[in-house]
Amino acid sequence: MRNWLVGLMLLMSLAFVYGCDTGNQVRVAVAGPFTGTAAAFGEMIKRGAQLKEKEINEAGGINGKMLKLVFKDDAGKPKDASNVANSIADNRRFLAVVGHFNSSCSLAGKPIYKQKGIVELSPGSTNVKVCEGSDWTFRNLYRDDFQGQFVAEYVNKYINEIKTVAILFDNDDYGRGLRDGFTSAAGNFGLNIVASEAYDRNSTDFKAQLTGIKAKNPDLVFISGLYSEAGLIVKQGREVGITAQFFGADGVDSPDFLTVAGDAAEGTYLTTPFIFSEGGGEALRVAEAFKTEFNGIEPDTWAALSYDAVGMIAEAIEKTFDQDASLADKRKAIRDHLASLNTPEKGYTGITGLTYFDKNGDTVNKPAYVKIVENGKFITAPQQLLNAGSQE
Ligand code: ABU
Repeated sequence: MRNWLVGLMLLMSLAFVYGCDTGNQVRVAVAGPFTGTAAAFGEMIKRGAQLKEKEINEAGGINGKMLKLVFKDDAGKPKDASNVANSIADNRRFLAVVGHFNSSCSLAGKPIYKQKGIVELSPGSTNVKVCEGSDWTFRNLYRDDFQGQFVAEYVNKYINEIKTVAILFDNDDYGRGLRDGFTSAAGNFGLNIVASEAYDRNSTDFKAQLTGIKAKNPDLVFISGLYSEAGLIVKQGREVGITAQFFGADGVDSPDFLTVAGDAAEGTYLTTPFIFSEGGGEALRVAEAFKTEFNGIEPDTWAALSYDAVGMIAEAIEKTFDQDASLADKRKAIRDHLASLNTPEKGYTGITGLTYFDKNGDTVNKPAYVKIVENGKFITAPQQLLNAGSQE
């Protein structure tokens, strides 16, 4: 009995020392806003990741080991994200991180993941600075300098008679950064910015900003923020008598925007990194598999990007895994593999297209798409701008 106990303790010690690879599992953390006002994003990220995990494991796992995703809630708040980043990085069972979603959270995690040597691959953060200054942070979608310019170019080209624009922005890294991207491009596309108003995350009353904007009588209101506040903004905007065109960006791309805004959502445009109907056969297969797995719920953009991010990390583990390497070396090999995806030929082909990285870890040349709300649903806008100035 005593020998048995000693043996068990020895095995447990070995498991602690070698962490993730002693059992028949490899562990990857998925960090995002699973609670809070951006939880609809987190829910889709979780589901997309779970579907990829299931498919990988049903196909035999990663080099015969089962992939185990562990979901860590940052609540969309930078302070929580720092705590989550420390707890993931200090846990010897984790090989890599898919996340975070909010730019402010990816930025908060960045120095921790860099110092402790574990990859962070974001399926949602678009602020320009997210990947700057760290070899350990990557993302699989465009940046907001590209997205801001794209919005200005699209408005100029495809929406009639828009000359004046008011901006309403979330006063965080995403809202301010995208405001800057749009503002610096607007003049080049004949758009005159007549107002720029901030709001704080979790605000529910935007009447003061909207009344100020109404007085400027803009042709278009650009919302640089997330769906929960954006839904209230378009609703209250119509209530105060704003008749201008509303245009949002990828932060508005959640079915929950439609629920919050109700009828006022009708006709709103938004930009997005991915649309399933544009993704081809494999994307459509995944959309069907998602609906089967999750009781008929349709996947959104974030489910798709998280599905691909898990696939990229799984491939990196598969190609680099060395049972005998130290944890630090295993984590670094994953980083090195992602960094090596630096040309179209070496890139990862997922359902959201081809992902390859520049020297910062930013994705090169992934497009943006435009949706519009019609009859209470998002549809692909009839005009797309797929050859917009590419992000290099
Ligand atoms: N890019 C969508 C909103 C998330 C963020 O970048 O903060």
